[in-house]
Amino acid sequence: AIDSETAAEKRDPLFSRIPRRDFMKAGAAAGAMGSLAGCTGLLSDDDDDLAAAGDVDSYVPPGEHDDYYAFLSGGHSGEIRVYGIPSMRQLMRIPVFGRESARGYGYDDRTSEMLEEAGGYSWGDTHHPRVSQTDNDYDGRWAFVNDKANGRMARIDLEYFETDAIVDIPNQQGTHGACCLLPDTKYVFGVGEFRVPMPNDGQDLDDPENYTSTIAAINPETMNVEWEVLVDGNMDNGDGSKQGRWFFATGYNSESATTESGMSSSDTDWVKAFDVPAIEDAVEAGEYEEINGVPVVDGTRDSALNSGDRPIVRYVDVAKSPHGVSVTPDNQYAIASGKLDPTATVIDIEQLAEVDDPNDAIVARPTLGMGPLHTAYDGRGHAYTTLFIDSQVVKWDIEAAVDAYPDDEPEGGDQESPAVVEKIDVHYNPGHLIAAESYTADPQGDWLISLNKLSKDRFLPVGPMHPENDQLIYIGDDEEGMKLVKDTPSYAEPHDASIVSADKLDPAKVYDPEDYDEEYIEPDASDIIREDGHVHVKMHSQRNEFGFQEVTVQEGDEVTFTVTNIEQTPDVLHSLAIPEHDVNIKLAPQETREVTFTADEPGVYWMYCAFFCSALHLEMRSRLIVEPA
Ligand code: CUK
Ligand code: CUA
Repeated sequence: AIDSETAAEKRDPLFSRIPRRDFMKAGAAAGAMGSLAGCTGLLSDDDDDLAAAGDVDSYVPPGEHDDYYAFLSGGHSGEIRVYGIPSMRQLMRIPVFGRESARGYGYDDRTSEMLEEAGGYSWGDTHHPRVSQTDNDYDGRWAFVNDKANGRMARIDLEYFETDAIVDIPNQQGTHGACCLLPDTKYVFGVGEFRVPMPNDGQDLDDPENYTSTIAAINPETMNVEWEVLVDGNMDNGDGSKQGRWFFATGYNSESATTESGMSSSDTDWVKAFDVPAIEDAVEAGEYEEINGVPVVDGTRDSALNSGDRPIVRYVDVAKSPHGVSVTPDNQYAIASGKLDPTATVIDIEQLAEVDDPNDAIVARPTLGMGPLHTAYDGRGHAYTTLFIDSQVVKWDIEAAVDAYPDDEPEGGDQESPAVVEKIDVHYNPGHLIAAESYTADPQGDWLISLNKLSKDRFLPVGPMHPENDQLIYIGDDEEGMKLVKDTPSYAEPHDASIVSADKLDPAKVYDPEDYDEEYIEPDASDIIREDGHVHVKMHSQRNEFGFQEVTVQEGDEVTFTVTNIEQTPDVLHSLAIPEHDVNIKLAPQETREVTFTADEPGVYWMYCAFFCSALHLEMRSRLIVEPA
């Protein structure tokens, strides 16, 4: 997947000064030029210098573009961040569950109504950004992300890089896992983590054995929750198989406990494998209970639907408290692992459909190290698993682990599996890791990011709340091994990411007015419509003016501004900001937004544009005059 002539030649004007063989020697099959790119002037032709500095090329010179987009979750910041890979430059932030003033998100009428209808909360907790696929490859349409705090799923339109839909999932309190059922994103699954009474209406409070959690199958087009399945125990992360049949979820509380010691008392928990077509058949046949408007199918172990020939949920025993689960690119295995046991469990997906006892589908259980959490793939048969406690990434050979099983079954779990290829230290305590296009059928196999929870001493101190550390690791050279290339401080708290080749996205450079409901206001359509205490101001904006130099309203009027930025030139943004009225809408070229507020304080207010749009930006302002009633 790597173009060996690549990047460095195209990018770096100094490349031609350095003999090609030196790059190869430096282990830089990726067109590698290395760490050094920042100090190329110091390079001599000496082989040793190069080898010593020898790294891989992650340098993207000014004015050049990255090879990949990475979509990182922002945890309880409630947003998504977009990085360029391999530069690790933060390109954009996409607010999802909370208001954000730079983009006017949650300030205009449409986005504020969307947030209100999705529950009216001011924040969310994003963990798993997953990008839609068609035929097992990224199609550039949407990203989806969960809200662990309030049981929601959001959709981000990748034409505009903005959140365009949020569904408040009934019967789910904390939606943790999120993923797409492939090959064509038939559903987006939300995985319910917090077990609660069903329905959670105050009738039945202190009976934890009866609490349940569900997975929710969401239609990506309509964002409608089509059905849910309730299960024994809780759930955590999830991943869908590449060929439509299975959806896998881990869970760390098969004990149905409500305390930490209770939740970790048993030596095993489950990976639940949901047989999606069998569930669809059950829904079709009416074998569900409708709860809060959603068909809920009973997938508990002893349910009728799990007692027949084709159980709808298969409970696979895995070592206690599994956390991550991910399906290999070839759709052969689902690999799960957890914080409290040094092994990963490899489940053979084909066998799962054939065996009577789902545990017979376990085909490997390699001992990897302390605290294995999440696994990513390079498309060359390797798995990369974060070791939370060891602060390492371990690279291992999946087939070697299968071949060694069950002879490598650890006695007490202390012998490292022969499948382990290599370990690299990361700094410090990694949660997820993600490799380029690892969630597709064809990973790129060059870059991997370790999302580390702690940075400790890696950056200048900035007070007691430290940044986290997202580390870029080159995995493209199996002979030279993994190389740690870059530290990137990040704001709390990325949990997971998706890395997408740049050529698979085609973001808009200006808005297409057809894509939105708001009325496009041409300069000659500017108007002020007054009726019954409501004033509707329709105006355009452009360098360096709004459609009206002044707008006069009465104290107590409800005022709506509909404003169009009529600029055609990319990147010329305006906004409408009104002091002391909490009004702030962003207007990219050809964008129209509406905002409604009450003018309740008599006085003069300078409406201004907050984007520095031209030499006369500061002059781009008009008066809002509020006359006393
Ligand atoms: S994640 Cu949500 S607790 Cu490991 Cu997939 Cu961080
Ligand atoms: Cu328009 Cu500043």
